[in-house]
Amino acid sequence: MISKTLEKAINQQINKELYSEYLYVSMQAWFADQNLDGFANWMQVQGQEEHFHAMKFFNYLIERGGSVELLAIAKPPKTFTKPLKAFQMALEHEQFITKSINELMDLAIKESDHAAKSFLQWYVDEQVEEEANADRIVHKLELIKDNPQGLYMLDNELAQRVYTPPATTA
Ligand code: OFO
Repeated sequence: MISKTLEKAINQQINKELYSEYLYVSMQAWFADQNLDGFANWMQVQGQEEHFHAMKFFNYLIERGGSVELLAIAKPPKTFTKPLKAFQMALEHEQFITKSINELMDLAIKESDHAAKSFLQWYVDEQVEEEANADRIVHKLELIKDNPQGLYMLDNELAQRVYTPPATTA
């Protein structure tokens, strides 16, 4: 049985992951509006990943005898000025999520909840990839600056991203 403290923190994390999904699909809509369909595709896949992250926590809480409480999801921004700004925002958001996952891990360690520690390790590792993915695109956009050809090529590259659902949501 999971502690009430961890249960509350995981419910808050479910909310943060669902907000991540909201943020990225809002970016998807904005990129689609700019006719940058490859960027929009990348954001769509990112939103699907975030939904998976939320549901993985959701299922875990149930498995540990905890109670899921869905909290209100904040409204994400609607416009992002330019592609670089959107990806800088995505990177900052991922850094915030990493901090939040680390705090969850600190809590599991404090409570000597070894099962939660083992479960949370997946997210610790995932966040390395989450930050690296956004960071890589920020750097490419910094190189491209306002070059339309560069933007067109990156748009084609980001169109290739495909969501591969993991075998289990547990
Ligand atoms: Fe769920 O990792 Fe991004 O936000």
